Amino acid sequence: MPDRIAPTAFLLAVFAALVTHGCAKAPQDERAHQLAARVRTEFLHAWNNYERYAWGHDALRPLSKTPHDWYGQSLLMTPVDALDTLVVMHLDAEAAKARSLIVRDLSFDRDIYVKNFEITIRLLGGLLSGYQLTGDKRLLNLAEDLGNRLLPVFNSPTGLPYVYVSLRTGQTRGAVTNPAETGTLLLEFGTLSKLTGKAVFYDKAKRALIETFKRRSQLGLVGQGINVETGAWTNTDSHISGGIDSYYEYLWKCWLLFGDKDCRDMWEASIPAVNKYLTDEIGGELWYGHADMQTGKRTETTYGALDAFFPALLALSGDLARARRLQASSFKMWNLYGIEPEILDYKTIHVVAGSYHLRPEIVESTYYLYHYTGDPEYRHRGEKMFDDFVRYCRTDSGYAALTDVTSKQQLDEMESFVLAETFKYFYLLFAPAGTLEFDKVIFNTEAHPLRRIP
Ligand code: DMJ
Repeated sequence: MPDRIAPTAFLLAVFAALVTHGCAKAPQDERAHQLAARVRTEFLHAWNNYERYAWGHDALRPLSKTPHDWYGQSLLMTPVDALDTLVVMHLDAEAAKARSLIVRDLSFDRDIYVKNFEITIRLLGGLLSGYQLTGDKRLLNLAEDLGNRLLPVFNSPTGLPYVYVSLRTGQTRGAVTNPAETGTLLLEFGTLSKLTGKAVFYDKAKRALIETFKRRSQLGLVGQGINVETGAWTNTDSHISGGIDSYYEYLWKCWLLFGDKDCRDMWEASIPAVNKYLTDEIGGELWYGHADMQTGKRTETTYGALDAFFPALLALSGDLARARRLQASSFKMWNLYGIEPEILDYKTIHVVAGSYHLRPEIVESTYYLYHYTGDPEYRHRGEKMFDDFVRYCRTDSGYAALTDVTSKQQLDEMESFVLAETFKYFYLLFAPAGTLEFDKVIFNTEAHPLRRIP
């Protein structure tokens, strides 16, 4: 019977066709699909409560259900930080409403001193990715206005940025800063430069990165404190934690986003020293601690929630072996109390700082490692972390940080990065691969995806 197919073969053919056309999902895909939907629902819970209790303000305080503005007047931190997450999750009505609020109410003509680093990564980054995702030119106009108002920070004798700038007068303050604050600007200022055609943004931010790099020690390490007027180090403690972390991140990512070979060269001249002097092998586990930048001597055996971004960066730069091992240590840290502490002494396994600020870094690294390895274990770990995150941090009006991971006592704080980063990385970990084309974007340090500009 040449033109009849046997029933079993027919069924197999139907099944194969369904799989090929995506109509039948493998059980693990189905699970991931459910988890992505759950993350989206929980994100909406946080967003809806921001809308209900703090609309138009910088942030929601999730226990007192009150708004909070960083500088006494709002710069719309949460809506700007959350806009691209709303877009990525296809929450179209909410994204449209947030965008209307931003273009109607956001003004940078304000008599306030703002922190250049935070405003750059959250607002400049959020406006630029929002513009690239929606094509709304008004977001780019806001970004350009903000960029112009931030530029005076670079008017120091060294070109390293001051910490604070007055958005209205351009006066600056704060001469003692750190590599994260001097070196985490080029993705945003560089993108602004490409989009506006104004070289000044790229040049000033790149110089700040180079001036930081130039002051590395003979060992190749940077310290934790630097004076922008003298260029001298004020604190020689070296690590990958808060205050230095995203300086390394931007060396590599600026090479990827802009193809800037100077950035690649600076990364290549820096990362061997980080791997040589900051790593500890303890009972077969890999950890990164602290060392003096001049002598290389161990100063602290601490690692924490902020350090947990590093596996993502290792994976992105091709070092999957170290990335996997360090991520295993991060999971160990998380599982000690079912939520990671801010700082852990990895030698004694004692908590040094017990708070949990709903930070994204460990989730970010889980997402990168899943992307590069396809190992389902990373999704399993991500599911466990999301369960813990919901169990301990959900409130009836949003998500709350914890004062202490041992007692799980909640704190009246929900930073804008929870909506920009933590939920976004959880979602992307479970969402289908095409949700955001990983290879076409570079995430800034606040998880704002920036696209390459030809
Ligand atoms: C965010 O603002 C950024 O990820 C920054 O680089 C480090 N800290 C927070 C999140 O923990």
